[in-house]
Amino acid sequence: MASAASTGSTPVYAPAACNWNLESAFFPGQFAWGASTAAYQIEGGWDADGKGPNVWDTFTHQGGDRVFKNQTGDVACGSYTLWEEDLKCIKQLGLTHYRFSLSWSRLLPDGTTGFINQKGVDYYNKVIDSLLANDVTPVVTLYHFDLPQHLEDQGGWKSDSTVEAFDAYAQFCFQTFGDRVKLWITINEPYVVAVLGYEEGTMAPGVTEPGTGAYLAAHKMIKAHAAAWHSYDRLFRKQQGGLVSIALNSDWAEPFEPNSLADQEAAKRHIAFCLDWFATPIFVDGDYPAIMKSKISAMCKKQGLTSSRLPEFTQEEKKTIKGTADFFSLNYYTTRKIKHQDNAHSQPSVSADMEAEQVTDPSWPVATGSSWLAVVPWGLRQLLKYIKDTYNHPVIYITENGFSQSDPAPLDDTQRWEYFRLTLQEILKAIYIDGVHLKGYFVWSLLDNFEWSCGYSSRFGLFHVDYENSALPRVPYRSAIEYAKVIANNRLI
Ligand code: PNW
Repeated sequence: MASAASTGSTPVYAPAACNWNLESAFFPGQFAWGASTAAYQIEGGWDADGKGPNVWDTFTHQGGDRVFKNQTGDVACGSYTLWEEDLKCIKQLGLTHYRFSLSWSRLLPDGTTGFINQKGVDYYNKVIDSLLANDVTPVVTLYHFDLPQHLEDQGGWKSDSTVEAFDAYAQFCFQTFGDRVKLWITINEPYVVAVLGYEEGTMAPGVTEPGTGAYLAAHKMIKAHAAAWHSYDRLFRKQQGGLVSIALNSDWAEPFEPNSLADQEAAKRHIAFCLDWFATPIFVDGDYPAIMKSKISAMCKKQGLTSSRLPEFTQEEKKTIKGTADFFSLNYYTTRKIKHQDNAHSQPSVSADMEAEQVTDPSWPVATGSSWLAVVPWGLRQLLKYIKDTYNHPVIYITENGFSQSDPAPLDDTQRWEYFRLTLQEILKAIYIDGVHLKGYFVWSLLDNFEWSCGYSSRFGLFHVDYENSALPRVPYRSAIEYAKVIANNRLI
């Protein structure tokens, strides 16, 4: 029998105390059940049909052991030629939504609208049209880590020319695909691009400028996002009626010593320097979190600098940035325990500025394919509640969540499905007990794929991909079969 919550488009928030079994509750009506991928991680065809190079092509081709076994995304899952196989997986799961990213340099080989690669346009038209023909709603990310190399050569995310190029690219995509795409993500995880790409250099473009590179890159990405949102608002929203946001990743953070004020403050800073760094300007007031500004400025003074390493937005820019997201797009993977750390004398870096040390609770299981991924489903509920309370109760989509297996990965991934099940239970609590306005959940990822610096050694897919076989066959893990049941029933069990 369907509960009230399963019918109609408005979820009914059941009181926590009533005699009602949460674990067998229906998800809200119209709940978006999705899976996510990204162009560089699945498409292959790195130089096919006029595609231009991007920073990940360059980074992987340079070798240097920055990627497991110097693997590349040259072939990956072959989705550029095997799209129909991906569609079969999507249909087998019964997804209502599929999130994928456009390869910027497949559409615009040098990153600018000076030249448009029609073959790229044709490919994404085929993907979008066949999703819609199968009643699957496309959710499209414009940029998921794969900046066109030509733009990187002009300074990449440290340069204003990339902000302008991104806005022009976004307008091109809205114009070309926006008649059919109604859910847009401008940038995937600006935190990861900034810190791993422009400070630590472990991801493309491999820039190592600790203490400055990440802040500068983040600053430009926030401006680029805001410019694209305004372009949509001004030129396309009325006609196309879609929504635009930015996908923000964050851990949940708990104080290492719950009663230590210093650790409590450090845990807050861990979230401030990751989620709030982007969410405060975009969702609240156009400016960085006060704690970030004061911490970084204090560190800079100690380092003898005359101005802060954190750039400032002008009043005009603040006005432009504030309010530029139509929903909250959250990527959640893990939780950390945080200790206060005194960094007065260390070299400048984002993590030194934060003065917070991460500790993983040894009692938490770790996903076998990613040493950083401690499995903490309840952390997601805490983070959702934090977002509700901090960002004025927004509509939230979890646009990524998943658990990797190491290679070789068993098709019977019972343990991994248990992690998904526990996570979905926490989501039900968030919706029905905490009243979080959660409208969808997307598994990372539809397929095993190129997991950045881990190459193909880390398998996040609902479908196994056999890279040894040139047909790149996709085979469902048990998690895929179980997820399909949840989607079909709109409830667990
Ligand atoms: C996300 N880290 O990125 C990305 O959006 C996906 O492309 C990726 O495959 C997925 O998470 C799984 O890793 C991350 O180093 C990249 O902590 C790096 C980290 C976390 C997330």
